[in-house]
Amino acid sequence: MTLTRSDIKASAEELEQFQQGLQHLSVSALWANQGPVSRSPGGSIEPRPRAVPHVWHWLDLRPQALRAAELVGTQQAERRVLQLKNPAFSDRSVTTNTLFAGIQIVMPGEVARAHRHTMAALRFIIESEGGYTNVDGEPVPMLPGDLVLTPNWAWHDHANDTGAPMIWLDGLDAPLVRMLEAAFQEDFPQERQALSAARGLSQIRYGAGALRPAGEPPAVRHSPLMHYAWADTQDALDRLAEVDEGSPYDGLIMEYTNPVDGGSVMPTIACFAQRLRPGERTAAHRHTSSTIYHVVHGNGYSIVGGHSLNWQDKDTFCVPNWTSHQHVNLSETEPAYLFSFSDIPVLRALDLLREEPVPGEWG
Ligand code: GTQ
Ligand code: FE2
Repeated sequence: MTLTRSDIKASAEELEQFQQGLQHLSVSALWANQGPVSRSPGGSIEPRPRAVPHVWHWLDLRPQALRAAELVGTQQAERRVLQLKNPAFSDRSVTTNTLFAGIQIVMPGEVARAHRHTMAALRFIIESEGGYTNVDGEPVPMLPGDLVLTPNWAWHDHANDTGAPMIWLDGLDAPLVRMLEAAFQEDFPQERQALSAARGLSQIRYGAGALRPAGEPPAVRHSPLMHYAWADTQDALDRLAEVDEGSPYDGLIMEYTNPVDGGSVMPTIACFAQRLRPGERTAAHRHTSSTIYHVVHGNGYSIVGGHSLNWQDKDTFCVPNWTSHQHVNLSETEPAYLFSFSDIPVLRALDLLREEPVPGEWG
């Protein structure tokens, strides 16, 4: 018996009628629909991200955040956040397919009430003279450049006990959690949690370099360290720059780790800090993870999916999944420092992480 692909040519009407007849059975013909993928002439399929590259400039965002603080209180807005919405989506509040970024402002004397949710969050501080997020009773300091974690199901409230506005970048895995329909949230019984732990407690325990308290670490999947101070981060990058070249795609890049296992800070979000040398131009690549970048300090641009995104201090931009990107530090004298967060731990855990070089704008 010869085995070949069969060749059956039904009329368009017959096919149409057949497919109509399937509808009331909640059935449909797989061969008749194409999903959100693109098929090459060779028949292969690869992701075609709906999200587009975009940059949000601090010079536009800051006045709007201050205006929001005149228009609504933290009574009216449980979180006074400007969502950085990817322009390609009108139906979802997302920055990339899986990640959300927002700008949150807390004014002097204000608190944002305590709650918890299954969405994991991080805060990267842009402007502040102090203040804190109370994470499960521990006041975690928030100074410019600091990274603060509020992991899945941790109680958190924000407080500004200073005389100046606090403004930070929020990063959440909310789009992913919503897609999984695994979102839960509840209010703390009181507006604020008691300050039951010492300021900086998790730093004292788990931020002591290569030392940690002996014995069983806490039985959680996220980092037990809630605070990563910018001074330490920049120092680590500057010291590494004296001895290492870094990656052709990212320049010098370091990951914020869970000090217990060396892994990402949270199961769904990894955080990075990178340093681009004066004049550095990185090579182009793409990967199945998506990334949100925040410019801590610097002046340059990134070419993302063929779009040139210009950036300066405190700007934020997104690199959708499977989208080519490369970075340029335009300063000939100063390094540029970028903070970023990504869904790479999710892709890796599910064995879906792929990465490839892409022909870029230069060698
Ligand atoms: O600060 O707790 O941007 O719960 C979105 C949801 C911030 C927060 C956001 C949140 C928070
Ligand atoms: Fe929250």
